[in-house]
Amino acid sequence: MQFHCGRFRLDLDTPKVMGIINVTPDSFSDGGQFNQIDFAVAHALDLIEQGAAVLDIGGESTRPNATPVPLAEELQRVIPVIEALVARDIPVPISIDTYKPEVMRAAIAAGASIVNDIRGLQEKGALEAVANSHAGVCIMHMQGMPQTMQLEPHYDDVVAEVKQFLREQRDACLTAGIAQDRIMLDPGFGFGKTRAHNIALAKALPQLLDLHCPLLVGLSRKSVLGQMTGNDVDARLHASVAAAVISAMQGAHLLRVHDVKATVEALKVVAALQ
Ligand code: 9MG
Repeated sequence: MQFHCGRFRLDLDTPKVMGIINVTPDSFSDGGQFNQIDFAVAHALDLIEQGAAVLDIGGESTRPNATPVPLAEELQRVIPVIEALVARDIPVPISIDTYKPEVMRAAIAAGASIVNDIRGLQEKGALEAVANSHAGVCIMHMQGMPQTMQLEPHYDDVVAEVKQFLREQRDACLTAGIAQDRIMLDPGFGFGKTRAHNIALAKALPQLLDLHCPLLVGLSRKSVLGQMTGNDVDARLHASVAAAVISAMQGAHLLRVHDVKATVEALKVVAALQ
């Protein structure tokens, strides 16, 4: 399956890795702004070396209970990083992790090729921001918002409801003129979902392939893996690689991960044995 985004074409016939770059004060060094940009750029170049096929850059934490970041602050965090990477003519597409249309537009103008939206383009103006560009998009499902989403997630049928949301947002993209080969879908593991919901969705990944778009899966270091292993977030490497391998074997095309090298190697084995 091919995915078109900006000047890039991703061949997703074998599963690929999206490396995570969080440009938030707690992610890098002492939190100083210049330091933060330099660290993010160095981290990005390192992830490309390790085999990342896409870089996902975000300036607002999406963890449960995370505090929202003002627009100006988010722009100040991510745009200089995108500009610095574009200036280096990196060989992989840059994805902007945001739900704010203003950030989408500025990031695309700076050279980002994919919009990764945890709100699935529901914010006013978000659909147009992507439609008026050549960027690809990842539509993710979330119930609620990060501040409250894990309080009491409820579904009558989690797989049917997530699939219906993804179908509706895919169709809204098509109607707005975003071609099918620019759309990626993501069930949004951990976003307003209990352990049982996450497991049901993981088992149902093949059903989401009916929507005829590449599937992105993000389970890396997530708390559901902590619930399964009893490990803290900094000791979830093995569980994360296992989750990526199983997701790929279930049909996922792009794995959003922190641990790029380990996941790339594991996915090479998946590709060779399938
Ligand atoms: C930003 N972000 C955090 N987790 C994510 C996930 O699982 N999928 C996508 N698309 N983005 C995510």
